Amino acid sequence: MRIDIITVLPDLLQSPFNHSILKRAREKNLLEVNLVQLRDFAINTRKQIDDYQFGGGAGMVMMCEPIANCIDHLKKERDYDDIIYMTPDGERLTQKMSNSFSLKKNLIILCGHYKGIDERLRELYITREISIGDYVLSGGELAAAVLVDTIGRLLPGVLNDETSALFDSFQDNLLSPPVYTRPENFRELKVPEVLLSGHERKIQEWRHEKALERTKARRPDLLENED
Ligand code: 6GU
Repeated sequence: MRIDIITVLPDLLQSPFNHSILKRAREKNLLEVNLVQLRDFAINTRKQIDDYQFGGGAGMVMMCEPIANCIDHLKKERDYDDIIYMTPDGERLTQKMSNSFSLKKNLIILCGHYKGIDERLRELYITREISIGDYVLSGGELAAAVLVDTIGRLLPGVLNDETSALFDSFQDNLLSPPVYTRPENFRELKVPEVLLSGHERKIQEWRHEKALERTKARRPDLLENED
């Protein structure tokens, strides 16, 4: 998969994809992340990408031409499955959405700033609008990093048995059960007996029961809207 991220702050996105699982995905050529500096597509020498909003009011709006020129330029090279705009008024990101994005080939992710982008860009170019939750970030970059991380780790061949996504929280609408490692006894707290028993079926049953218990206590909403 190839992901082009359009941003005015490419430096902010240097590190997130250079560690751990995402780093491995890129090294194996399963994921290519291309950072595109929006200012390179500005239409004046001041490299301006935002302007005052019509109708007045505080806050700048990201202008049509730089973003349109940037996306047109990218589209000349390849076809995109989706052009995603990261925005707090978008659809809330879920594991299910990431699962479906992980099957795509080419994505553009546009990071918003200030008051957001001119509405006409949304009409003309944007196919998906995504928020990562009900809180406000200074810009779309950290949200884009979150989206790319959730997608990248799902690409076939990225995870191995050790790190398998099959048992992740949310993958089956359940939170993960508690986990333990050595020592068996830490400050008088003992590892549950069943995990030391070697009894595979009982262990699976225990894990499922604990996952259900935890989900009921912390996120009952996950059990209500099964889809
Ligand atoms: Cl995608 N952008 C911004 N600026 N804030 C957010 C967000 C996105 N998702 C949640 N908060």
